[in-house]
Amino acid sequence: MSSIIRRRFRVFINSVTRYQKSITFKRKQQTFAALNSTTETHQVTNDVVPVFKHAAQYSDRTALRDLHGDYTYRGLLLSAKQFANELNEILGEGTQERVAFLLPNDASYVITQWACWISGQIAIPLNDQHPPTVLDYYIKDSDAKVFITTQEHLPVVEPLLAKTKRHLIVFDNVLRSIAMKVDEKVANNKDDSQHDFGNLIDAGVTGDFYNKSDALIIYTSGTTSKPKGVVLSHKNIYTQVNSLISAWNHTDKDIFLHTLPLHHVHGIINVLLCPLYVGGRCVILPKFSASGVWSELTAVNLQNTDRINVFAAVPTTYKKLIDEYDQLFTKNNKIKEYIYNVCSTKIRLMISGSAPLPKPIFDRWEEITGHRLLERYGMSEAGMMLSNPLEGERITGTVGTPLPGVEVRLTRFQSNKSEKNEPKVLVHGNAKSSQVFTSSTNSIIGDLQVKGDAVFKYYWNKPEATKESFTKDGWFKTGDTVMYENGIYKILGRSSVDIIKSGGYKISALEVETAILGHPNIVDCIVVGVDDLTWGQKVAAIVVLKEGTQLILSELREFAKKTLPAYSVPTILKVVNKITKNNMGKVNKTQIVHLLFPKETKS
Ligand code: MCA
Ligand code: AMP
Repeated sequence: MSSIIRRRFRVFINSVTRYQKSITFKRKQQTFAALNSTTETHQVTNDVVPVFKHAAQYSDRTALRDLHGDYTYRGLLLSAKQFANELNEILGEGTQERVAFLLPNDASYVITQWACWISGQIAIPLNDQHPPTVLDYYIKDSDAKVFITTQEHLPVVEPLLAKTKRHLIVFDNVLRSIAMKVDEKVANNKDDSQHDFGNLIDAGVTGDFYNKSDALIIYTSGTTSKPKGVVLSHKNIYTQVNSLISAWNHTDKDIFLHTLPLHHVHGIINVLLCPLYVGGRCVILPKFSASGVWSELTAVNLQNTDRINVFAAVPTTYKKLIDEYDQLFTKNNKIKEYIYNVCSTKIRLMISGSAPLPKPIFDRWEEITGHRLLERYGMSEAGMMLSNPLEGERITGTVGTPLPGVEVRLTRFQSNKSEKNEPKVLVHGNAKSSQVFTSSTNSIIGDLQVKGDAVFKYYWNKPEATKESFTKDGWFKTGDTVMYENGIYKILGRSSVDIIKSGGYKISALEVETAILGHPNIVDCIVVGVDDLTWGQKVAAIVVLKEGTQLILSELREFAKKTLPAYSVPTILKVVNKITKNNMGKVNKTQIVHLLFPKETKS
């Protein structure tokens, strides 16, 4: 047992007795939700209000806790405003230039994001799981004029920016201390008195700039070519956040635990911006670790006003937490009882999404914590679209109904697909109701399309891809096949086998194939997703080798890591003599998966 785990174990034992004396056992999470009900009403107006504009009103309340300490809303805003002045000097105010950043999951990220928006630029958050070639692609594709990072990433970033006109800024830690809570500033012996903060309420570009400008680019993989930059406007973000606040009843009392990467919508919108919009708090860990999350979920010495009460993650996270629990706690009934009691009574809401939540994970999590995970469905291009209810029955394997402000429809081609033949609309739904337009009384299966202010308008610099992804009448084609049954929606999977979801990350099989075909020993290959309870799918490479050569998984992984993000690197390697193709040169991947991986079926 590691010393951290031993320590935690002792803390649990000591606390169990005290805890059991004091607590009235409350199984139903609804009770807790009621206890937490808001005292302030969250205002939604037609004008887009960016997150930093809200911050001014929350003033000295704690907005964030990271590895370094606590930060107030006022502090974050002061700091971001100061940083925005620097960006204005380089780029001009409201010029909508792209500002890329590679920063840790802490206050430096939030300050930089807000600074981009106060300055009226487009933020592009990047991730350190991306190798230099991938970062280089993002920088060039977006034509980022400024790149912000920390000292630690300079050896990777500096060569990428050499001989370009792009500006490199190393995040200044003074900005962090400006944002910190006063007592922590004192503890760190920092003084912000030399900074002129001006009028906080005035932060940002004036006029109706935020009603019509862009805020964020998120890179996402598709079935063809390189990742595309999804451009989200301030209006998109505002709509998405408000939809979740209203559906899931987020309030200023909420304290979210953040363990997700911050270059995807799940981590940015659902878990960071939602609490910050509503005046709540976000406790942000530098990276997911099962022991770190268990410590936060069960924190024993914290007051209710300081302990986390909302947690959102991908199914892999919950599986990893279950594995840790099974390994450490399962033989000790007192600890098990303590964990169950504290999770079921102190935590208001636990959410899963980004990939299908397998029933065994849903069931085991309920056994351990008393929480029936709220599963929802979303996408980088549209934010969250469908969700199980906050109150009422959460049905495993389904994603509920449309979220507020989201309009969905299921369509299907009736005969052979041709240009003249428009798909028929089978179901049309919004948050209030769904209407069926077919005589079928059973389950209805179709391609999911979505509309609304939450939906992005375009892929960066890719007009063709943008055009193809929308119908003529303006619906975004999600590429997911969905079933509608008894008033609720269920995701059946991607329409394309070339999209793999692993650990919540979307991976293009074609991108991985292109990368590994560069290996000198590989003459042919296909990449497929193989079902796995922990990862959802694992990335498997099926390869044909050059005669007389060999290849083992570790060698392939080493090779692939040079050009692929860590999560896209294959974890399964199968060497075959031949990859069978039909007379069109196409491979039936589904058939090959069944043949080569017969046991790996989803539970
Ligand atoms: C990593 N490993 C893998 C995979 N990824 N093995 C198999 N399959 C994988 N996908 C290996 C690594 O190579 C490493 O091995 C070991 O597992 C640990 O990897 P690590 O990344 O450190 O794992 P972790 O820290 O435990 O992270 C698991 C995680 C993380 C917390 C589930 O993957 C994660 O945060 N995923 C969330 C992604 C996300 O936010 N998606 C949202 C996009 P070795 O040690 O040998 O190198 S979707 C979205 O935004 C839409 C809008 C939506 O609906 O939400
Ligand atoms: P991304 O493009 O990375 O934002 O991933 C979006 C995709 O994740 C969706 O198109 C779905 O295929 C998948 N997804 C998200 N949430 C769920 C869910 N709850 N169940 C099944 N698939 C999901």
